[in-house]
Amino acid sequence: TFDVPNDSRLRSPDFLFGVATAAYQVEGAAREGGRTPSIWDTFCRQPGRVLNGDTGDVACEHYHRWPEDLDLVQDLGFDAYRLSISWPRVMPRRGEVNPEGLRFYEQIIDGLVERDVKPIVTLYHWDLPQYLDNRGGWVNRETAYAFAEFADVVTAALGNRVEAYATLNEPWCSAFLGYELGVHAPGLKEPRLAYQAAHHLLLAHGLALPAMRHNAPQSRHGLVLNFTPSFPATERYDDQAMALLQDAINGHWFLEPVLEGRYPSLVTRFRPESTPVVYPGDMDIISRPIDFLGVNYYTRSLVTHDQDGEAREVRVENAQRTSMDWEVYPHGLYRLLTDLDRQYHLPPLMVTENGAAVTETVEDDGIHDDLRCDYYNRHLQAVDQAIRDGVNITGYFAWSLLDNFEWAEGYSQRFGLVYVDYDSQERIRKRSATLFREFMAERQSAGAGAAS
Ligand code: GBH
Repeated sequence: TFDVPNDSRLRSPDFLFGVATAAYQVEGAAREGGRTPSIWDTFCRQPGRVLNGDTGDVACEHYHRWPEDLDLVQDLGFDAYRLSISWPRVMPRRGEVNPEGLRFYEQIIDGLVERDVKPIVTLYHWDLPQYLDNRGGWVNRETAYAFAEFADVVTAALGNRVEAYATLNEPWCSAFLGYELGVHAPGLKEPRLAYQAAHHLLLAHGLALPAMRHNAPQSRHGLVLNFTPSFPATERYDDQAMALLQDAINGHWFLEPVLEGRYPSLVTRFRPESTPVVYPGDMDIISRPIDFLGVNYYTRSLVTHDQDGEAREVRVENAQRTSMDWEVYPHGLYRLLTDLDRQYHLPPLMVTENGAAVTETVEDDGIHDDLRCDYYNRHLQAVDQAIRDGVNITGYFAWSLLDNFEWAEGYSQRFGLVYVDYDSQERIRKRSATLFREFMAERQSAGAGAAS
């Protein structure tokens, strides 16, 4: 089990422990049930974009195997399951709702409720309908309005059965990986477009909230951001300033408008060329109140200030790394949570993703993923410490339930607690899954004891 103290908030029955997936990464059935292509279907077909030419066409066949997968979540003892909705499955053409697509998600929500697992729904986890990209995607302001319509349709169908709705997953990735670095769909390399896309993503979030609250007044509504906190490579002033600027671009650029209704001055001052077109009233829409903030954390980055005043990533020697080559740095999660708490008036936080890729093999006596077990153990301790130091954290989600389509890395990187054999679609629990199961069982009996 995990080494978290007996009196830890993590062991209390009202702390939400869950596991997460996302539609394009697990569903497959890309051409079934009336679904039309998303930008990821298109991107995967462009040579050289995704490792080994992998696509999400089949993925984990979750579209057909979801009952077995929900059984797994239940058997592992998780309180909650975080999934995302495929927009082109629900709205295959602009303004058109596909009842079969909605029915798929209604079944999953009912299936979770029957299994006593709380559903957490992310509306947008990167799979923009291709028909919207044909009109400029997130660079077109219209996409924000289309998203609000989609959010209305989904929340009207799923309603209060969903414990919490997140509008967007990691809009930084959608904007910067998609429009500046070109490593995610739609694969553009236009820094200025990235900032405009980011603004429209934030606008989409804010525009969607009123209908979501109307349709699901008892659910909690929020959004999920990714943070890769930057640490200065040396004590030098230049490096410290660069770390602050990097954090401002990666994290505060999204959080400050949502919580305080403005873009961080550090970025507008040092990167003035990046300022997007903002209409009067946009910031009021973007800063509508949210009930929770989802924080995704995997690793930190170490930065230095190079000759041209640009950030340069420094590689830490002898650090423990996952197979994504990301440094294992639990203290970064503690620092992130406590720093955010100091800097903002935060709504309750949930760690909506945390996890590690490990390239393990199936052995006779099971799948040993010691690095992943150790990773979770140490990151849970970091969350526990942040709670002790006063940060209001109400949930924690492991990424991911299953090995799945890891975006530009295709199927080469495995993040699952449960191994997927992509030939047979067999699900095999790794040791990390067993570890979580033990911990969940312990919590349940501790909770029962406390109640009696
Ligand atoms: C999440 O993205 C996604 O929500 C999820 O779908 C995905 O499967 C999961 O993580 C695992 O990748 O790139 O070396 O500079 C996380 C994306 C990861 C982007 C860390 C920034 C910084 C390290 N973030 N990354 S590096």
